[in-house]
Amino acid sequence: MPTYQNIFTTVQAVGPAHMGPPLPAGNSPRSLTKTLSVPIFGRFGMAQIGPIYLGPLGIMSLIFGTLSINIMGFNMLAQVNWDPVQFVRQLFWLSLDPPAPQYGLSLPPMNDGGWWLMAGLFLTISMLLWWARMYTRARQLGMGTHVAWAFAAAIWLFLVLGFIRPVLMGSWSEAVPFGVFSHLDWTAAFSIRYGNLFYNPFHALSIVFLYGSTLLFAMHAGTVLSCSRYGAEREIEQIVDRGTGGERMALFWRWTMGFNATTESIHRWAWWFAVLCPLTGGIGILLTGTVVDNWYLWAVKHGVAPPYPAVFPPVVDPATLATGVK
Ligand code: 07D
Repeated sequence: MPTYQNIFTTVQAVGPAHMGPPLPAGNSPRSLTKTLSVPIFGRFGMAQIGPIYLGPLGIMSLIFGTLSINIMGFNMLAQVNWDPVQFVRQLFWLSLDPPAPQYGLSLPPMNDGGWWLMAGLFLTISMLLWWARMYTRARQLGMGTHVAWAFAAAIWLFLVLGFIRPVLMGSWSEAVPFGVFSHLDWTAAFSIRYGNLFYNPFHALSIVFLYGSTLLFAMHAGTVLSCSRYGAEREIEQIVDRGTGGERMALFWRWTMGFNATTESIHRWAWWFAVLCPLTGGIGILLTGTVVDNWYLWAVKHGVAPPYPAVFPPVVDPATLATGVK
């Protein structure tokens, strides 16, 4: 039995398919019970595909998600006169946009943002159903619900961007369009409109956790892999014994930076860093245009950024100018 494995040399033990533990009463039967064994998948994870648990929440989520993406797709197809070739060629530029500002929070005509509203509603329902599915599946397996709550943090940012902030601003037009380049354009325009998002401290905090997550992930993955020859990925057994990969990992960090996480706490670090990225981000977006109208001027006012030198004309908030363009 080889003692050293990586994703290219993984030893794939082939045996009867593992169906998972029996589920308590009230659960649906698992689907796709005729499992597949795909060796190429076994190189990257487990070779066994299935069974999958669908259940009512999964089915409803997939139905609403499919409806939502179909609404987006068919609107885009209509925009290129139902020409499938142009649909593919222009896909990245096509967009399903929210209603114009004059509609406020009212129900607009379908071709004036109504389809956007419906697609957004269905996408939100699909997302919330998928969240409930993750929560209940974890409970049924006797697990904690950490994954569901981390997903909830992402849903929080999604809801702030597409629902909560537009409602506070009194207009669906504030929300993000559905489209590849259009949502990127929206992001850039949003930043410029509110005086450069870099000066929004919650955007900065969100980036700290985004970059911090990748750093922690690299440190953790590198540490465990570097001791996989000692079986360090069998983390729990390794905590209690001396001389193990687990102990070496701790020593490595204590020697190089004087402090080490534990095999348990490193996952709490990772979870919090990941969750705080969209959590702080959502706070930053929620404050923008509602509490703070220009982040650069906010930063100057609070001594975070220096004002432009006096050689330039004084900076005024463009939104306060009577140009008719806001
Ligand atoms: C987006 C929300 C959850 C997603 C869910 C999934 C579907 C699937 C499928 C249709 C990720 C929904 C699923 C919709 C549908 C089909 C097929 C999570 C999301 C539940 N920024 N910026 C962030 C950086 C600048 C701007 C966060 C860096 C400029 C705006 C993050 C830089 C401008 C917003 C971040 C940089 C600008 C952000 C996102 C550098 C103009 C946000 C965190 C180096 C471009 C968002 C507070 C995240 C936010 C956000 C990073 C620059 C604008 C930390 C590194 C100055 C408007 N930026 N940014 O987890 O929270 O996203 O801001 O320049 O809204 Mg920024």
